[in-house]
Amino acid sequence: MIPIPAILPRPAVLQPTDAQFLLDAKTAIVAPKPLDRIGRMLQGYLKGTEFPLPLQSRSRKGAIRLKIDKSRQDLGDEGYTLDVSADAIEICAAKPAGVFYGVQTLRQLLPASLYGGRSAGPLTVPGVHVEDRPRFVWRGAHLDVCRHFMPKEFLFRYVDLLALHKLNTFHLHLTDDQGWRIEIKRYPKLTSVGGWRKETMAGHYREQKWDGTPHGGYYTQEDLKQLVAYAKDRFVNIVPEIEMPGHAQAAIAAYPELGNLSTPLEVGTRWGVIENIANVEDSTIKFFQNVLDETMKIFPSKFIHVGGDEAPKKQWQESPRVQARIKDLGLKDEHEMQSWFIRQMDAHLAKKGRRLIGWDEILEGGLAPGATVMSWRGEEGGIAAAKSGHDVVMAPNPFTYFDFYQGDPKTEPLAIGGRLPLSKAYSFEPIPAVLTAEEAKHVLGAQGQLWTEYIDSPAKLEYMAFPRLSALSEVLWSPKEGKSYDEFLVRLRPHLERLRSLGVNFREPEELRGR
Ligand code: TNX
Repeated sequence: MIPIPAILPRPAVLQPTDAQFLLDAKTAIVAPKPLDRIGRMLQGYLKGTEFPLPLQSRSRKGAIRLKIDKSRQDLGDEGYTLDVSADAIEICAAKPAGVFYGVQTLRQLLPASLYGGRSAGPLTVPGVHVEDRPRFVWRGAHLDVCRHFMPKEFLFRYVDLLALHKLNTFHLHLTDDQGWRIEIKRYPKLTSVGGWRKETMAGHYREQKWDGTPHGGYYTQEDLKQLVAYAKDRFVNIVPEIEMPGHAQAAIAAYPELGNLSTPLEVGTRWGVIENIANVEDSTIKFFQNVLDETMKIFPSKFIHVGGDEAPKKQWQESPRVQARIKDLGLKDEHEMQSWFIRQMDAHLAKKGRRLIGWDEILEGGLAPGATVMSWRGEEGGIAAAKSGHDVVMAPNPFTYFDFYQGDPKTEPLAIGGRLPLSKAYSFEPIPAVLTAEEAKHVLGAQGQLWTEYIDSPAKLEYMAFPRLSALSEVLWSPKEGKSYDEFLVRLRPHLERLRSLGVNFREPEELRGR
């Protein structure tokens, strides 16, 4: 029996052969000009071999060859073939993204220690024929950098971790009640005031205790541009999120004219759903549109996220100005008011050739014409949106909220609540069963959420993310047919060695302990 290499996410077709390729001092990487960057990235991945692995643009024997083959449109934008034989390794795709994913698969045929940059002597690469393409186009990971600020260097590392799992979408939640994390040149107080809070909740929310320690930080536009470029090289699109009209207390603290109250607010220090939401003045609409304009200059992403979740309507009900606005605009209630607010953003983004995406509350009071819905309160929002012809990204909390406990709360580090073990993350099916095949085409994919109320460091974030994100990557990439948790676990064990070699603080799943 030829052993089956542990590729994760599982490829659509994987046929081991009895050939072997010897990677040694005579091996070269051959890549035509347009694949130069990917070739150099592969050199970087292989630097632990201590072989020179020169990058050449012309084909030769004994080489790792990267190729674009325009006749293979059947592979789609991200698919590839990988063939390892005795005299060559060939990765072929219709588009560069496919070549990049072929390279990620090739890395997984090599010793795990190479991820950490170490491996001595010649390497034998097992013979395979792989033919592979993803099931979904939106394979995402969300990260909240507001509740706890994460150092910029960590975001780069995280992009690498996403890319090795063939995830292609990084949703950066940049603004919230407890912190504003993106520099906006027109409104400097968003970060100088909104970027800092005086303290943070200590322990769980139910204890109602605070730590007395200031917390904050933000990314400059230059930081974010560097991150976008780094991610682009790794075929990861960064979707920025600017929250409105709720989860905006940090912005209101910086610019009180955005709020509904006459008393000033400070940057939030309490988790949960907060009543302090933005008002609906023309100047406020303009303010957020201006913020979006600067955001779009940094992020080329087609999709721009405007939040829209958890905006309690109490202050709008009590505000004579908001009530007058509802009447003037001929709206029925506060939900239609929010829908009007979001529509102003939808029209603004559409004018600039972008598409609005928001949490499923944007359905309430009527969905903006161009909107895509991110369905987090279960599947319902996604179903409603898909049925009305809108695109959907699934993010249902029971399956994709990686801030939930992954084991017994008595022995796990503090988390928000819930229970989402690895097996459940793996069992997730992104397409709701009630959708017809036609409606299901609106499901672009799904993503894992990392809200950071109780995640205060990169190490804890890695603990919460992995290996649940590894499981989700397979849900999103691999064909539905052939899905098996037991078989996944067999591949997960060697995969965790790769993460270990990278120094990732993953959680050891119960199923693999002592195995
Ligand atoms: C709900 S999910 C929120 C976040 C919290 C999260 C905690 C969503 C759109 N809003 O503000 O951080 O629950 O799990």
